[in-house]
Amino acid sequence: MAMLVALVLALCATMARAAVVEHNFTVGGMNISQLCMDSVIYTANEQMPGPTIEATEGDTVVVHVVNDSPYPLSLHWHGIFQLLSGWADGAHMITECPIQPSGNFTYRFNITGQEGTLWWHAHSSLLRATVYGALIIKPRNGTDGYPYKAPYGEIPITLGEWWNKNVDDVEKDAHLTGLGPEVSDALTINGKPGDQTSCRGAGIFEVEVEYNQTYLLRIINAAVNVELFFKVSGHNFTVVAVDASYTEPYATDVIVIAPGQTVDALMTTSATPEGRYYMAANVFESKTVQIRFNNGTVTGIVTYKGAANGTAPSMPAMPAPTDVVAAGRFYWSLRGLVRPVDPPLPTTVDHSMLVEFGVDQEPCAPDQTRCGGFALVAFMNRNSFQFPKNASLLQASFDGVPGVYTEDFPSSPPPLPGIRKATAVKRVNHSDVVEVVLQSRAYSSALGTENHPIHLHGFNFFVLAQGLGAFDPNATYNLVNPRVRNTVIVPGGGWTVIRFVANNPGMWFMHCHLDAHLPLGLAMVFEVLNGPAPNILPPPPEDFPKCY
Ligand SMILES: *[C@@H]1O[C@H](CO)[C@@H](O)[C@H](O)[C@H]1NC(C)=O
Ligand SMILES: *[C@@H]1O[C@H](CO)[C@@H](O)[C@H](O)[C@H]1NC(C)=O
Ligand SMILES: *[C@@H]1O[C@H](CO)[C@@H](O)[C@H](O)[C@H]1NC(C)=O
Ligand SMILES: *[C@@H]1O[C@H](CO)[C@@H](O)[C@H](O)[C@H]1NC(C)=O
Ligand SMILES: *[C@@H]1O[C@H](CO)[C@@H](O)[C@H](O)[C@H]1NC(C)=O
Ligand SMILES: *[C@@H]1O[C@H](CO)[C@@H](O)[C@H](O)[C@H]1NC(C)=O
Ligand SMILES: *[C@@H]1O[C@H](CO)[C@@H](O)[C@H](O)[C@H]1NC(C)=O
Ligand SMILES: *[C@@H]1O[C@H](CO)[C@@H](O)[C@H](O)[C@H]1NC(C)=O
Ligand SMILES: *[C@@H]1O[C@H](CO)[C@@H](O)[C@H](O)[C@H]1NC(C)=O
Ligand SMILES: *[C@@H]1O[C@H](CO)[C@@H](O)[C@H](O)[C@H]1NC(C)=O
Ligand SMILES: *[C@@H]1O[C@H](CO)[C@@H](O)[C@H](O)[C@H]1NC(C)=O
Ligand SMILES: *[C@@H]1O[C@H](CO)[C@@H](O)[C@H](O)[C@H]1NC(C)=O
Ligand SMILES: [Cu+2]
Repeated sequence: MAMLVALVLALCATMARAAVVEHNFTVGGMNISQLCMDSVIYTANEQMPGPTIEATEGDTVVVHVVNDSPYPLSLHWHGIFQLLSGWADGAHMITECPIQPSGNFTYRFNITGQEGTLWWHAHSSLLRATVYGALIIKPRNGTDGYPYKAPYGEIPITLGEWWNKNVDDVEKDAHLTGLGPEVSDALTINGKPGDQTSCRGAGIFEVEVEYNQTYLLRIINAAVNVELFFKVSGHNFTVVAVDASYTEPYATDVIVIAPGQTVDALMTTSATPEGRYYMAANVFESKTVQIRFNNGTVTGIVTYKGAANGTAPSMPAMPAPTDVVAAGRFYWSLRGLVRPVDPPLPTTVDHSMLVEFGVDQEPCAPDQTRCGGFALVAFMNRNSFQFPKNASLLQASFDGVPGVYTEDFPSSPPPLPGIRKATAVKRVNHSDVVEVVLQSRAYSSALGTENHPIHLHGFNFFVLAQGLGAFDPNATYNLVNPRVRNTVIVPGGGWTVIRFVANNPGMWFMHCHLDAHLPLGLAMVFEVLNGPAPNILPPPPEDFPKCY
C-alpha cells in the first residue's frame, strides 16, 4: 500500500494537471527608439517580442485581446491544431472577421497532442512585423518528456525584421506600386538589431550562460519576408525539433529557418571558459534574379559566466546570402523522430493534388496609383486568392451565407492560361488524407524564382519528398521517417510533397508565409467538413467579432 501511494505521488509529480493559461494582450501604439530613430509601433503589452505564452500539452489557453490600435486585428496561434476550436485560429477573413479598433475578443483553445516551440502573430496587414511572440508547449511529463537529455537551460531566440516606416504604410505602398513591400531596415534578435548596424548603441540581446552545460535554443523566424542563416561563434548545434515536432538529432554549425518556421537546437557551452561569442543571423536570398535585399547582419551575445566586461566577442563566419548549398543541406537533411505516441504516417491517400504556384506580372489596376508598367500577382493553380470582404469563410460556411466563396479550387492546374481572381476552397471530408505536390514555377523570366515557405493552418504535415525542376513522379518518398512541419520550403522552381490527415472541421488556410506574397494571392483554403460526433465544429464564441 505504501508503495502504491509512493507510486501515485510520483506520477502526480511528473504528470502536470491540465491548467488554464490566461493572458491579457492589449495591442496598442508605443513609442520606441530603434536604429537611432523614434518611431511609433503597435505591439502587445508594449513588448517586442510580445509576451511569451508558456503552456503544457493538455492545457487550455485563454488570451483576452483588446485592440487599442487603429487597425482591424486578428491573432493567429501559428502551428496550433485548434481541434474543434477553428473559430480561434485568427486567420483574417478566413476564420474570423478582425477585431475592430476599440473592440476585444477572447481566444480560447486547448493544446492537444503537440509540444515544442510555436509562436503567435497578427494575421492582418503587416502588423505581424511587431505583433508577435513565442508560444512554448512543455511536455505533459515535464522535461522528462523530452526525447533527449533535459537541457540545463532554455533560450528563446525570436528572429524578426524591422522597418523604420509604419508597417501598415509599407503594406499599402506595396499595393500602390504593385511591386511588393520595400526591403526592411534591420533584422532583429529578440527585438534588438545588435551592434553591426550604422546606429551606434542600438540595442543588443545578450544572454549569460554557464560553462560546459547544454542549452535548448528555441529559434523562431518571425521575420516577415526573409529566410535566415543563424550561427553562434565557436559552437555547433544539434537540431532536435522543428515546428514543434521532434526530429532525429541533426548536427550542424548553421541553422536555416524560413518565415513561420521554428527550430529547437541543443548547444553545449564548451568553448573557451569566460569567453563571449556572437550569435548572428543574415538573410538567405534564394531569388534567381538580382534584387535588393536586406544585407545586414543582426547580432546577439552569448556571455559565459565570469567573462570580463569588455571582452570582445568573436564573430561567426556566416554563409554568403546566396549559399543555396548550405540552405538545401539543412532543410533536406532533417528527418522526423518516430515515436509510438505520435500519429503515424497515413498510407492511403483520398485526395491527391498537384498545386502549381508562383508570382507573375499583370497590368496595373486602377487603384494602384503609383504603379508603373506592371504589378505583381500570385496564384495557386491559376487562382489568385481574394480575401472575402463581407464575411469570414468559416462564418459564411457555418451560417450558410451564399456567394462568399466557391468550392471549385482545382486539384490540378487548369489547362487554360489566364488568372482567376477568386475565393476558391477545396472541400474534403473529415479524416480524409490529403497529399499535395507543391510545384513552384517560373511564370516570368524577369522575376525568376525564389523559395516559398508554404504554411498550412490547423494541421502538421509529413514532408515526403522534394526536388528541383518539375515534379518527378518516380521520386522516392520517405515513408519511414519523414519530417513533420507546419511550414515547408518549396525550392524556387522545384517541388515538395506533403501529406496530412484532415481530422479537424473548419476552414484552413494554406499560404505562402512571405507577407510579400500573401496579398498577391499566393493562397488557398481547405474546407474540412464535420465528421461523425463528436467531430463537429461547435458554434462560434459569444464575443466573436461580428462580420454582419
Ligand atoms: C486581465 O485583466 C483583468 C481585468 O483588468 C484582470 O482582472 C485579470 O486579472 C487579468 N488577467 C491576467 C492573467 O493578467
Ligand atoms: C509618444 O510620445 C509622444 C510625445 O511624447 C506622445 O504625445 C504620444 O502620446 C506617445 N504615443 C504613445 C503611443 O505612447
Ligand atoms: C478544452 O478542454 C476543456 C477542459 O478539459 C474542455 O472542457 C473543453 O471541452 C475542451 N474544448 C475543446 C474544444 O475540446
Ligand atoms: C469588450 O467589449 C465589450 C463589448 O463592447 C465591452 O463590454 C467590454 O467592456 C470590453 N472589455 C474590455 C476588457 O475592453
Ligand atoms: C509520460 O509518462 C507516462 C508515464 O511514465 C508514459 O506512459 C507516457 O508515455 C509519457 N508520455 C510521453 C509523451 O512521453
Ligand atoms: C563537462 O561536463 C561533462 C559532463 O557533464 C564532464 O564529464 C566534463 O568533465 C566537463 N568538462 C569540463 C572541462 O568541465
Ligand atoms: C563543429 O563541427 C565541425 C564539423 O563536425 C567540427 O569541425 C568543429 O570542430 C565543431 N566545432 C565545435 C566548436 O564543436
Ligand atoms: C548593402 O545594401 C546597401 C543598400 O542597398 C548598400 O548600400 C551596401 O553597399 C550593401 N552592403 C554590402 C556589404 O553589400
Ligand atoms: C560587468 O559590469 C556590470 C555592470 O557594469 C557589473 O554588474 C558586473 O559585475 C561586471 N562583471 C565583471 C565580471 O566584471
Ligand atoms: C458585401 O456587402 C456589400 C454591402 O452590403 C454589398 O454591396 C456587396 O455586394 C457584398 N459583396 C459580396 C461579395 O457579397
Ligand atoms: C465525402 O464522402 C461522401 C461519402 O463517401 C462522398 O459521397 C463525397 O463525395 C465526399 N465528399 C468529398 C468532398 O470528398
Ligand atoms: C518513370 O519511370 C518509368 C518506368 O521506369 C519511365 O518509363 C518514365 O519515363 C519515368 N518518368 C520520369 C518522369 O522519369
Ligand atoms: Cu512566397
